[in-house]
Amino acid sequence: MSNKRPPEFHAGFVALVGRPNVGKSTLLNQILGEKIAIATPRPQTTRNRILGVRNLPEGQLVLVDTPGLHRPSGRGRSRLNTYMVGEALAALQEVDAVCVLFETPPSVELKKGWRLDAGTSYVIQQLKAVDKPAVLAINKVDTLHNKQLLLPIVDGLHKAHNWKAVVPISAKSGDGVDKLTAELLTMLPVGERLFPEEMLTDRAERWIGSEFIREQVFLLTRQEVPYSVAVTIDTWQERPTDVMVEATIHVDKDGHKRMIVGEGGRMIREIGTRARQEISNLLAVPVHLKLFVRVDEGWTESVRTMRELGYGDE
Ligand SMILES: Nc1nc2c(ncn2[C@@H]2O[C@H](COP(=O)(O)OP(=O)(O)O)[C@@H](O)[C@H]2O)c(=O)[nH]1
Ligand SMILES: [Mg+2]
Repeated sequence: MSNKRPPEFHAGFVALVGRPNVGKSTLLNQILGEKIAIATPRPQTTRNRILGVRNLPEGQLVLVDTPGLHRPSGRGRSRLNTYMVGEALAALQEVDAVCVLFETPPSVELKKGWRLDAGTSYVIQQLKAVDKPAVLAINKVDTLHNKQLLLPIVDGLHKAHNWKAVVPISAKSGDGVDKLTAELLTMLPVGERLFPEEMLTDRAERWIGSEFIREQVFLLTRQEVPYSVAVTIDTWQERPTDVMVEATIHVDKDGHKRMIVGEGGRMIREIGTRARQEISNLLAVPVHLKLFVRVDEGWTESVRTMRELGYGDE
């Protein structure tokens, strides 16, 4: 008689949390091997929770990408901002385990000595409050030539919380990501798949499409413009050889509309061209995209309008 049993299958939810801009959405896309979440160099790009499902022989990892976790205060304390932090905190409550991301500081900072920053302390404090198993991913290690400089950070972060593991990664290149997913899987309960194997995300293609448009606004426009933008899909028509999409970019000020449209419509054309390419990559068919811009005065403060634009209770 053999006492050899197949390895146990793990399945469950893992929240990706951390300060804004540490690379949560980039990590989600890297683990899935497909772009479903938008990621830009600007903080506060992600506004809603989004699920991504990764199937492995040893289990099913259901990742929950979240908006950045920070104490909403000062200028950033709009109703939209408070909603975003609420999304991240709610995700912490609902998952089986947590993956906290921390961003490698620039080496000039590290040479001066390293101290736990207030933003990361805040994230760890929220984590302790929910008492869930957690792994720490130190992201963007590709930006550091001298990896020795990481040692005091690894040490300091180990002292700050009882992590199941601390894993240096590059969400961008994929370095260390397999080790991270293996660690995450071991924290999940033993059990059956939670979602069908062919399911990649809980979000509809048209929602991801609207995000791809918003991403281009984040990448192409300046200052506060992207923070006042929401995108709705008006038409999503699948035809025999292509998909016809009409979408509206909502802004909360007239001046922002002028910036989105740009001189002679140059900006809106550029947003359209790039977003169309991204949506077309996602769907693997040609896409026609028509964009409109509309002013919804003060929508980031209006509960009703926020809900209409997709930022409200489900
Ligand atoms: N060099 C480098 N940049 C990264 C890495 N991961 C993410 N980034 C960049 O950091 C920025 C923020 O990433 P994003 O995923 O939007 O962060 P989020 O706000 O935590 O979701 C983007 O410009 C990413 O390209 C990484 O491993 N290395
Ligand atoms: Mg994000």
